[in-house]
Amino acid sequence: MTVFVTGGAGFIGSNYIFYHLAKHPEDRVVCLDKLTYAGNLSTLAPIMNDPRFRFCKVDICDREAIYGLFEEEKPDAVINFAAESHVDRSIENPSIFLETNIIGTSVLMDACRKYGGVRYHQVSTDEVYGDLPLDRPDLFFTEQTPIHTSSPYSSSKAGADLLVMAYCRTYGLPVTISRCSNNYGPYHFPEKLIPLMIINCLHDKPLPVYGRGLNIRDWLYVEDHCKAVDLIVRGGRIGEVYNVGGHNEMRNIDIVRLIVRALGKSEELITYVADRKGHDLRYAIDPTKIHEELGWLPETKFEDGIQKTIRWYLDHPAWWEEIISGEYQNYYRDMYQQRLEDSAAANEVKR
Ligand code: NAD
Ligand code: TDX
Repeated sequence: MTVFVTGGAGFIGSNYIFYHLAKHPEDRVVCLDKLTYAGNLSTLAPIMNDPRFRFCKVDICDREAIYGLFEEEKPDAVINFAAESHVDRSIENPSIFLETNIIGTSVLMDACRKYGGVRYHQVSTDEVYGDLPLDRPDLFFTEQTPIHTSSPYSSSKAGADLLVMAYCRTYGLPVTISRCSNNYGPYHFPEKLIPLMIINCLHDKPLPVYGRGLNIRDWLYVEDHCKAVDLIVRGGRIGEVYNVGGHNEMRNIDIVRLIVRALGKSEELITYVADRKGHDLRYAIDPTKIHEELGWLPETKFEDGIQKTIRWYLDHPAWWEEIISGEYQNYYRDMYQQRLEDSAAANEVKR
């Protein structure tokens, strides 16, 4: 079959394409990606000449271009990874999140309706459920947990999820949705916690921990997420949501300390800075449904996955050096300089 993978030049989408081509050698994969700041063509270089693969630089909001590609390629399935994905950026500038994450999703589904017979999968996030309190470790997100978002990012993803369900009910579009917890692994853009801390550590730069670092995230190795998406596309029930997560909750500060230790650096690099606005406290997924219906279980233990990930960043400096030498520097200054200066000033007063 021919599968459209949107956002395939980003972190999870690229990992998904590698997984898909290896697992289903008979399939053709077409990657649709706008190549925003987060898209990186060099990631896909190893498969650019693979006859089973085609890359198309296209904005999922560009209706004409998307319809044209559907006409040309006649996809059997669309897996939508394309999104603006960074919470901090959504707090600074929500509008592009609404464009790509909501309008883009509707354009893709309109194309599926227009050309007919196309299976649609929406890659969503656990953030649509909002957060859980830190003092209730017995609570988890299930597929029945109400949508209750905190950031413009998560609200845009929730808006898209509602549209996906509406297209299923109203037009009979064969859809599924996956809601996964935090991913980590190779090709993770350095604005996100784990790669940012690895790269700053390697440069002996301050490690900016928001608040007291006590917020909890539920980490999943990216390949386990890719396997879950593939299982859902092939065997998931139409119109259903599947939560994806591996019961691996960690406090941010513990992740940062682990990276510091693994790289043989000093904990003095850890710098507590002003908290993220509206910062979600804890995410924790209950993956019972995908386990019972599709037999999915995470295969990579966090202790192994994080070491593999750190090793990957050590072995691939060219990949991330190119990113952090460009526009990223302006982003980093805007996002962190004031926070770091305020933190240094507060420490000075304490002394
Ligand atoms: P990413 O930011 O690394 O990659 C996003 C990709 O989408 C980039 O290649 C970018 O160029 C492309 N893109 C952005 N806007 C586009 C547009 N208008 N048209 C076409 N392409 C566009 O994101 P990621 O971390 O790989 O996340 C992928 C998906 O998984 C997102 O939908 C995200 O909400 C979801 N998700 C991410 C995580 C996580 O931990 N990273 C967890 C759960 C769900
Ligand atoms: O510099 C930092 N310091 C810090 O303390 C950064 C970048 C993050 N943090 C904290 C904020 C979060 O509590 O670390 C935690 C993880 O932050 P991010 O890597 O930005 O991820 P998060 O906000 O949890 O969202 C991620 O998981 C769900 C993805 O970016 C989303 O796309 C996905 O939907």
